[in-house]
Formats: sequence, C-alpha cells, structure tokens
Amino acid sequence: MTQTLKLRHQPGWLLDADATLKGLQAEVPWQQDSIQIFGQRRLLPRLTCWMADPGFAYTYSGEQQIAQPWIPRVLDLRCAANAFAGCAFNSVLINLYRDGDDRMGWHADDEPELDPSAPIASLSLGATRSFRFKPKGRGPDSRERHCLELGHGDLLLMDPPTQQHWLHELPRRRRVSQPRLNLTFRLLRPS
Ligand SMILES: O=C(O)CCC(=O)C(=O)O
Repeated sequence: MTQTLKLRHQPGWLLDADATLKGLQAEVPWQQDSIQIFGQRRLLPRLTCWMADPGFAYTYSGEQQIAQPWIPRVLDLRCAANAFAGCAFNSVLINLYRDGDDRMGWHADDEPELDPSAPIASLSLGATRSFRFKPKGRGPDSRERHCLELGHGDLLLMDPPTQQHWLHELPRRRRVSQPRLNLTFRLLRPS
C-alpha cells in the first residue's frame, strides 16, 4: 500500500518564510465558509481563500467556490512551486488555522475537477502541525497510518496516485496557540 503514497517533503523550502507569513495574513481576503451537516449550517474550523485562473470552477466541502483574483505574493509562490514541481498550477486553496483548535478532517483532493496526473504542492507557514495519512479502502492495509510534522517554510509534494488511494487530515492540536497558514497549489482541468 505504501508504494501508492508518494510524498516529497522539503523542510525549510521557503527562505523568506517569516515575511511571507506576515504578508499573507494581512493581504489574503479570508472568509469563513460554512457547510450543511445533518440539516444544520456549521462554520468550518479555519479561514479559507481560493484563487484561480479565469474560467476555472471548483467545488469542495459541497460548495461551489468563487475564485478570488491572484495577489502578487501568491503569484510569486506559485512561480516557485511550478518550477520545483514541474507543473503549471492554475489554482490554490489557502487555509488559515488560527490556532490548534482549527483543523481539517479526513479527505482526499480527488474532486473530478482536479487533474489526477498532477502533483499537489502544499506549502506550510507558521506553527508546526501534524499531517496524517490513512488508506481510503477497507482492505488488509486499512489500519496503516503515516504522520508528518509540517513546519514553517516546508513544502510537501503529494504526487499521483496518492489522492486516489489515501486520505489526509490536519487534526486538532489543543496545545498549539500560534496560527498556521497552508497553501495547496493544484491543477484543475478546464471545465
Ligand atoms: O493544511 C494542510 O496542510 C492541508 C490542507 C488540505 O488538506 C487541503 O487543502 O486539502
């Protein structure tokens, strides 16, 4: 099973991580989305922003997302991620976890709009948080677990076919009081 989990973790990949974190916190137009669970609207436990090239649509957490225009700081990061990953990413989902109570549950980045042959490039800034993987299926390896600690300036590439076989999550960590920001650069197929 582990042969389908294709990860490349580059600790300290971004050199000006401090300035980037501060700049993004101030410049990104953050919003707090909500989702419908058992007939009730619940706020997501994080702030988000989705940026994409014109003409691309994306639905996640059950909601169609409205793309925000790219801002220069994120375009610079996209350029560096493109060069490193060998991919021309056309969208990014940015998450701000205000403290260790903010989190993201088990899921895979396998929506039909995403190009399954492209990697996902995930840049972390701020507080170090655990990032966990478990297999999607119920087969003999279903109890397998993997965990990375993603720190300030780290880049994680999730190469195909990771999203087809594995779920990932960013669990709650109550002892973490500092914010963490994460950008996942993605390649969407034209709609
Ligand atoms: O915050 C992270 O490291 C992961 C974010 C994530 O799983 C996602 O955007 O799909």
